[in-house]
Amino acid sequence: MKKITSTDTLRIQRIAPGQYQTEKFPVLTYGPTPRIDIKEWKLEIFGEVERKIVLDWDQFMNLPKVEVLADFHCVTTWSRLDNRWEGVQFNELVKLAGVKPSTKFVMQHCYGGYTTNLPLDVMMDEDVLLACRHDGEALPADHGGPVRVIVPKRYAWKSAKWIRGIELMANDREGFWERNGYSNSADQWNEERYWEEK
Ligand SMILES: Nc1nc2c(c(=O)[nH]1)N[C@H]1C(S)=C(S)[C@@H](COP(=O)(O)O)O[C@H]1N2
Ligand SMILES: [Mo]
Repeated sequence: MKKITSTDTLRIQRIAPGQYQTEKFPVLTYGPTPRIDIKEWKLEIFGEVERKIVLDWDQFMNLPKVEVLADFHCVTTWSRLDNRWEGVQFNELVKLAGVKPSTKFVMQHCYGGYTTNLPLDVMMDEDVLLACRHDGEALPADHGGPVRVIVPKRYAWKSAKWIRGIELMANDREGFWERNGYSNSADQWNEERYWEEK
């Protein structure tokens, strides 16, 4: 399996400003944890694509996997270092659908209704993946299993749990927390936490 190290983990100061390191892995969810039966699970890639695709669990699991070593920074100030995520790279996944040149933004859609948005160039980074395993174990439901998105270079609310849809978009739209006071850009190195600090 291809191994990727997020370049953020190579920084001399790995804890982003205003964050503290925790060895624990807190659960942060708005609302209840959706329970998704693997037999019912589907992942849809749609919007500004050459062809909309829908993958079931077996099709997703048959895609080539990578392991990404990355740190995880929650806006509530905890950071968990050295996570080993296993899954499918975002940039490989969207190739299956064919990204139209008009695509500039991505909306992540979740089981349970949560959404979050980012520019396409941020999502195309080699350390962005749809993860089904964490530190050698199947991803637990409360951490977003069966599959979640991981975007190491942005605050963790940009890493959608229970991913169900990837929407490629020509124009930007705000996701759940972005509409409710969080920064649109969410760069932890620049402390882009909330609207007023943009
Ligand atoms: N679907 C969904 N994804 C989500 C959230 C959520 O409430 N629902 N919370 C976000 C926030 S604020 C954080 S910090 C991380 C937390 O991931 P964890 O619970 O695995 O630590 O998930 C993000 N992804
Ligand atoms: Mo968070």
